Amino acid sequence: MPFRRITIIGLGLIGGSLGLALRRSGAVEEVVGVDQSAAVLERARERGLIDRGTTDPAAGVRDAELVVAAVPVGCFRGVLEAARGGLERDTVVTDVGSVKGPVHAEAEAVLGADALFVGGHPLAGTEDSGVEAALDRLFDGALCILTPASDTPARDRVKALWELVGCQVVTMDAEAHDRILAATSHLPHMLAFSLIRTFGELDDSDRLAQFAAGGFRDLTRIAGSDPVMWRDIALANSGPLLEMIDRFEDRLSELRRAIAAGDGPALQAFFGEARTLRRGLP
Ligand code: TYR
Repeated sequence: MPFRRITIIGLGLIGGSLGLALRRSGAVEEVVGVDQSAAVLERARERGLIDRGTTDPAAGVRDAELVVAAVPVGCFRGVLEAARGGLERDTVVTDVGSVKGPVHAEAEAVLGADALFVGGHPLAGTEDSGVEAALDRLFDGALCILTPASDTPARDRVKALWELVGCQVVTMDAEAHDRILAATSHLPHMLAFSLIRTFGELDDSDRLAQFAAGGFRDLTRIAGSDPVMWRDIALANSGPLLEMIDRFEDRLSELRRAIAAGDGPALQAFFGEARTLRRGLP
């Protein structure tokens, strides 16, 4: 078997889906789940996401070949501290967080600079969260980013894990990752949250909700995402995210000026360039 024992800490949408896909692969002898909720562990067992579970992180990671922390970025450090007693020197540890720079710093602070930590980020998910939201084909064909870019045996093990569940793996430095994700994921989520709040503050938004059409629904789907997860991402990636928010404000101001000035050619040029960019997406 390619893997003997893999422990997943946190059985939400991502951890649960990973467990399901690993068990389905038949390439892992045992998938152990760790969660702070005994009820979640029970459901995870019922749904076949894990072979066995425990609420004790140190006990859960004992004898694991690979440990995957699938918790909100703000919980990562605490979870590592709780698991540390059960980790061996040769246990490979990885995560799934949307921000990588701070996670690397925390892994080094808790586990030491020579620990086998590899940052991971599968670009997969839905706006739903929790163990009930886990899907068995969530990672099929998805991209998974590993950090850092340097080649190590530990990174090869984590690469093998994600390839096993159908991901295409790419590697880059944490700093490059955090800037890219600020633009492609974190800013869009901030916009979705703000857009629906703008609508919600209208006096008659309840009555108007029935008229929320396709564009509004497309743009705000991700506003249904987990508030704790997004609080942690916004705080952990504040530098790159603030830069993207400033850039977006510039574009929105440009649009506002053209509308206020009744400048049709400027609006048409703005929208035309946007259409070219959108249609050019791979
Ligand atoms: N939740 C997002 C969606 O529904 C996907 C996502 C993927 C979000 C990775 C964050 C993340 O780090 O489209």
